[in-house]
Amino acid sequence: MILMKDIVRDGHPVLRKKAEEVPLPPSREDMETIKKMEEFLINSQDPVTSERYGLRAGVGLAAPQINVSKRMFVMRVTDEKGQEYNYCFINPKIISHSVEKAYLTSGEGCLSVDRDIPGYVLRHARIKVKGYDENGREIRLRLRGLPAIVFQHELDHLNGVMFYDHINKENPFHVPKDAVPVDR
Ligand code: UDB
Ligand code: ZN
Repeated sequence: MILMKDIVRDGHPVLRKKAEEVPLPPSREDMETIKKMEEFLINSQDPVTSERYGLRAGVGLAAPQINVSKRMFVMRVTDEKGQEYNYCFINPKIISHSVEKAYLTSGEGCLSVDRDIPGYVLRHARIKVKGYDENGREIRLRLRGLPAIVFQHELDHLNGVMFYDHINKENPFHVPKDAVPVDR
């Protein structure tokens, strides 16, 4: 199973590389990597298991974070209506997005970053996405709110981008007009 020690930390060069496209259908090895990543999120969200193994409760994990430089990530998040978004994405893309921006009012963190970095991360408020699941079947979704933020945070990892790259240097808490706050 994946533990916190298996998650590479900020400063590791793999987090700054553009990850490789995954050939489809996914290989047995790639399917196993995805399974392990999904299991990490499930374990990390389970109070007993996360306590036993010292896991931070994760809502998303991208392959580069376990030192696998491939375009795949998993997300496991519930929106404000209680809808669950449990997906694995291979070769994910944003097809279109709103002009409107959104940001987590608590700011963002990262399983690969051990310190708190204050500031808002502005992201697209609404996105249409596509990608492939662990069986190589196409997924198309429209996302908003927290699931949209998680998707964009994980997609950034596949492009070597960290959440703090997006924080305004002059005023970390600057909110452009009509940006939508998202509460956790
Ligand atoms: C997380 N979790 O998993 F808005 F119920 C973070 C950590 C780094 C704090 C564990 C998180 O933000 N949980 C959360 C957020 C909510 C509501 C809620 C739980 N990640 C995943 C990560 O680092 N992936 O690479 C960081 C998130 C920050 C914004 C999206 C992903
Ligand atoms: Zn992250």
